[in-house]
Amino acid sequence: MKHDQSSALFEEAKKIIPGGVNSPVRAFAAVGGNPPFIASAKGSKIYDVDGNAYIDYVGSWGPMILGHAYPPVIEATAKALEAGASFGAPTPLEVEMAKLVVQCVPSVDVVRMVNSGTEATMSAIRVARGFTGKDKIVKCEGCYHGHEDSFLVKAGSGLTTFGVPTSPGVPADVTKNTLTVKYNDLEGFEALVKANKGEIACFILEPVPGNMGCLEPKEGYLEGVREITAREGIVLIFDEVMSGFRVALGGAQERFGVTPDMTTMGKIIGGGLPVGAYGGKHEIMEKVSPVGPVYQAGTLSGNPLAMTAGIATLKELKKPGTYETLEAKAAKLEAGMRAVAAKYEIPAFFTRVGAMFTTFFQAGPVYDYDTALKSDTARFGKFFLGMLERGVNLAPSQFEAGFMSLAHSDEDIERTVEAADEVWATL
Ligand code: KE4
Repeated sequence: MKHDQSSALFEEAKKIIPGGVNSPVRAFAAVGGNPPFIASAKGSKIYDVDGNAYIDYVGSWGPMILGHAYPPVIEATAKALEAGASFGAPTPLEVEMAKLVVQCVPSVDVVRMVNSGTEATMSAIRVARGFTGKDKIVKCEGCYHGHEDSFLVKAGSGLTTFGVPTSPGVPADVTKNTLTVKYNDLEGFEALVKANKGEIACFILEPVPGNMGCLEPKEGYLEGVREITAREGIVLIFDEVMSGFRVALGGAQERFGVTPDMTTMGKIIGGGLPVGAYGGKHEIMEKVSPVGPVYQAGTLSGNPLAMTAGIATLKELKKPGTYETLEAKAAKLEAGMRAVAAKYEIPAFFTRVGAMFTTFFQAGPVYDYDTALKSDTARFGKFFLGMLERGVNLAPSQFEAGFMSLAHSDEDIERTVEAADEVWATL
């Protein structure tokens, strides 16, 4: 594949944008090589500026679950743009979006739109602190909740990819209130709660983590977390920015039948436009300004374009059979990849929850941050670059998830497996 134009653009970009990218994981620093600069996308494919086509399993890190440039989303959003991009005033679209979220997400009685997943999670913990009057929060090692100061402690995604899980620039005064536990470790959580009795405002976790690679909750883990937090008056926040509308229409809380007190959302509900949302029970969300005293605001929150793209996306996802179709496509890919791995002596451990998945380059099992970190990241880098050269675009880090869309065809999946067979032979 030729990459002349991407390479030239990357050199130019690196002079005026940190690392040449507007979000670190895009820089390929963890896997080597230069990132293709993308010109367009359609369905399951993305196309770079050198004319190369890739079967895409990043999907803009989750939002493009219908596939790229899905016609009903494009048509609706283009029409909305003609009516004006933003008014800074309430619109019927926000009411329609709120109704859809309340209808789909079990824990949400009331929802506030914001502009990113980070805004959603930072707002949610502020509300939890305001509701409980307590300062401490608990997060899981390896989970990523966006880049707000409180979360940059043993965080996953790009922080782990670049080996800086606890970021400089964050005052100790802030992170002293952030306690960490291992994902899938109920005993550890119980012990932490006991050691901080009455001082914890909330426990925020990805119910299905996607930021240390995709992990599956152990049997009874989410139920146990729910039981402990309910008993202790700790606000349970499911960060479903990634898993929401992905692993089920109602997210992990629907798939696993565990209802948190609050939920944070993003990605899919914007249909590819900037969006985030947080919501929960009436009594908690009544704390949010202007009804209550906890302040949170945003110039473009609920803007007509993101609402239109998000509403069009959710309407498609509500159609019968959607998640069965996603499940079947992702299961076909998993079966193909497992068959390839079985042909070679290379240790690989596969995880999948619905239409999000990861191939860990290690024997496994992988069930938390410590076990995920045992992966052979150098081998992952070789695998990643080999797949890219064969026209398959995966997330450029061992500590990220892959995403299946409704646009991926059987041929796309078969081609992906063929490419994996060729690459695995070189590892
Ligand atoms: P944003 O602020 O990036 O919209 O959302 C932050 C966030 C919050 N919670 C979860 C569970 C998330 O996965 C994310 C963002 N996910 C990453 C992918 N690992 C976004 C990609 C990136 O950082 O460029």
